[in-house]
Amino acid sequence: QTIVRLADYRPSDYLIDRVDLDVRLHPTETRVTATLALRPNPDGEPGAPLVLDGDELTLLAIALDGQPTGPGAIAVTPRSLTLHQPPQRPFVLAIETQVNPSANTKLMGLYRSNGVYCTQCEADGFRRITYFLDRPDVLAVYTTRIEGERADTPVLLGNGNPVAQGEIGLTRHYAIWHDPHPKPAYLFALVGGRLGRVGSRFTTMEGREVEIAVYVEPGKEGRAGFALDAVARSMAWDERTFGRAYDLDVFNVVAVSDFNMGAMENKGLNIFNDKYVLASPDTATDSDYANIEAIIAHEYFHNWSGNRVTCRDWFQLCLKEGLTVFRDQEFSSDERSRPVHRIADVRTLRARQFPEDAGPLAHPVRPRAYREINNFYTATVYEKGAEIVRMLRTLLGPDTFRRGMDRYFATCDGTAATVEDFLAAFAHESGRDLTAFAQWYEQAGTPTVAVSGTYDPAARTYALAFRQSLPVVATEAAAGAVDRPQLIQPQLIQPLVIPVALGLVAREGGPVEAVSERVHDGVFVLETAEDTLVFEDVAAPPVPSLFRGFSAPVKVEHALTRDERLTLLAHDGDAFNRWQAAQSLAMDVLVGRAKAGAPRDAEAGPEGAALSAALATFLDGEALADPAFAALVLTLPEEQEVAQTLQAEVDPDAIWRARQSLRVQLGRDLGPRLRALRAALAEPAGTPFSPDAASAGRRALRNAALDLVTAADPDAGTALALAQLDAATTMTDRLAALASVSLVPGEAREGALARFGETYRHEPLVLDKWFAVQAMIPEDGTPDRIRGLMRHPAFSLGNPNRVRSLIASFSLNNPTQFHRPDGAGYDLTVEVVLALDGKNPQVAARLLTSFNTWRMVEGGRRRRAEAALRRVAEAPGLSPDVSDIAGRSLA
Ligand code: HT7
Ligand code: ZN
Repeated sequence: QTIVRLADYRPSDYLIDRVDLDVRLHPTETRVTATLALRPNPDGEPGAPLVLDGDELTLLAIALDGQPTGPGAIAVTPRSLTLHQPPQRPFVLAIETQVNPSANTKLMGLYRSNGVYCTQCEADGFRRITYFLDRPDVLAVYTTRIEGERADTPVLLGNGNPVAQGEIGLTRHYAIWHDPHPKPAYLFALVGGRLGRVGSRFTTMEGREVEIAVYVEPGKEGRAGFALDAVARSMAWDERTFGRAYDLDVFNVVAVSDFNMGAMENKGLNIFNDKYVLASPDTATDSDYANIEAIIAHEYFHNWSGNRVTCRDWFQLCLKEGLTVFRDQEFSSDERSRPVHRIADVRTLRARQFPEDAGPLAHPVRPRAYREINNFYTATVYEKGAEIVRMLRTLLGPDTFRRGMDRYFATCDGTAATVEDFLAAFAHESGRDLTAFAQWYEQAGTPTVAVSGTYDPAARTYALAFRQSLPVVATEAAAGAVDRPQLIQPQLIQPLVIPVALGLVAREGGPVEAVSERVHDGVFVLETAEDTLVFEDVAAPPVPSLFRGFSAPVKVEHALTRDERLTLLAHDGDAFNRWQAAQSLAMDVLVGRAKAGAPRDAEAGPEGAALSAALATFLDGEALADPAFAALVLTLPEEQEVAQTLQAEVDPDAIWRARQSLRVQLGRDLGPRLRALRAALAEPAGTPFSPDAASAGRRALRNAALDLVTAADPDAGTALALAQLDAATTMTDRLAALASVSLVPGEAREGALARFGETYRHEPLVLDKWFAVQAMIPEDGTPDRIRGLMRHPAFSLGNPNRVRSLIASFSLNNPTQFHRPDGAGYDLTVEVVLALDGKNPQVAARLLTSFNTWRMVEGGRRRRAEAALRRVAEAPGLSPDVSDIAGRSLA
């Protein structure tokens, strides 16, 4: 398997200006004629052969400038088509290929989902439709003619604007779409099928009338309205916030049920996993609504950050993904609550990206080498990539940042750009040298910033000493040598430019107005390995509030006392750090109990009691004022986060027991308050459903309270949950009740699960939630339960959503069972990975990343995990996707 390296990038030897595609849809024998207007690239090698990419293609015919190619002029394999001596002037190549969409279980290229023809071309799926220069720096103007049976495919959609349609004989018809904006092949899409439509119009700030539409399975139109509205809100937000207007006459979103990821930003024709489109109060939770809004926005925002300005090569993936995640996070923060959203984003980063950065799959935000690009759509590229953009805004300030964005879009529009192009726009607007900042793209690993504060009463100064470091595990991956990991010598690690948003809080509450000329707009910039920041004129020892709003993606080592944390929880002006203070207090308890191997029903310890007392005060004071924030403050760090804190020789059972004992303690100590809160937050009968942030926040706090009440008093909690399950009018409340009941073994649980499964037997997206709840039960019987559910009529290995809900929920979100000492959790996961690999390598590889933390667990488990990974690595006929993950995990 070959390694692709950033250092080897060369421009294409040929360019394609125009592509005319004629696609005749057929379930098993779809014919594609591609007419390509090519020319030699002035930046390429003169006279080089033209090598087009292909994948599982059958070539039917080829002509050069209208003539069949002569004998020996071309060489064809299923993976490439080579024209040995292309004309050194513009020329036209017409290629006819045949593909079988019904046999396409990889869900890359042209495939069928529930009978609907659809495509997925990123990163390298277009080569599964026709032979092509399938690389992001070859931009062409596409015209697509799609032909199909009217009965099977009444709806025919392509990129760009519709230009013609018509009948062919009695049963067939066609549509022609033209996209005037040059684009790389990965943004190509078409759809053909029986689909229902909901639509509306949007007038852009430039006065363009845009028809926007969402297509779904017939009968589900009633669940598409929220997504449609989110499209219009996204368009308006991008105009307001970044001055970006939409640039075609139509914008279509199509929901399909078989999809490898969340959604795809194809030009003018976004294709979505239906999980991120379909929403009704009875089938979707509040987090589904929030995800739909965020992903609709994300894909729409790609129209500028990704489509108008695309990536030169796949090493630059963060250029579109990190930037677009940043943009969708900002959108959600503006549409909902900014602090609540920031906390949610940081929780995701810590739960997914930090472990990735600390494990064997760690890589820089801009990797330097890959074997399989599909394995690099990672939390590091997306989420850490977004944090880099956020730091840039913090460093430059919002106005300069906006000017930099404007310049980036203006100078790079219509081009395939690099991270350097992006940074150059900001360097130009700010007049700053961003070379040191660029290290964020190059070095893997989560930096640690150790901080200590010293108060000098005589001088009335307060000094904060900072020291930054990168962990050694990460420096291996930072070498970027995926074939042979090498240690980067610690002295080669460059200090990062780290914005530290900070403030000082008085012990009795209220801000301390201390001065330091090195703090601007509340931000101190740490640029060297060590530095000390001194505040003058400080009357009394303050409590520092550091990394406000999580101003940099780092781990902070800062030995605050319990009282100092309590001060921050009660008085910090920064909501994020108030939440962080509660998390740190809880984390201290959890780590202490996990290390001590605390039994499940640990007697209430004093540190736990202090947390309870602080939470009681907090709840009394403000739970009803901001229920969404209160729900987050009440939620304990996840087991995986505790494991990250412990770092080595982790015993997942000890962590679970520690967390359980604290849940019980909080539930007991706060019980009367939590019940009162539940009552106060209950919606009066007949209240119409709203998915807005305020209503969702009230539901979140009621359900966080239910969770703790049930932990402390399983019988009473189960009774409450069963009542909620019956009376609930929203899926949020129903699912939260089911999740609470699922943690209490017994007949009540089994009955509730059976009733829920029966009620929603025809709703696959709801059954996914039901699968996931059962997959996350932290009990010995869960692997067998999962094997049983794999035989459920609604389960199919062919559908990625089913695999994610039943199997990935187990492997990623059920640490005690995945890491069972007897290895049964690893065995189950490996069994599914191997069974899936022949069908859908992308999804199989992603599932295998659940082994990312295997080196952290204690010896017995570690040996079993390693053996399981070796079984995968040594299995015959592995896909490149799975073999890459297995190989790197073991390296
Ligand atoms: N740009 C897309 C990433 C993607 C993808 C989507 C669906 C199926 C396979 C895929 N491979 C890569 C989605 C996004 O980040 O917006
Ligand atoms: Zn994206």
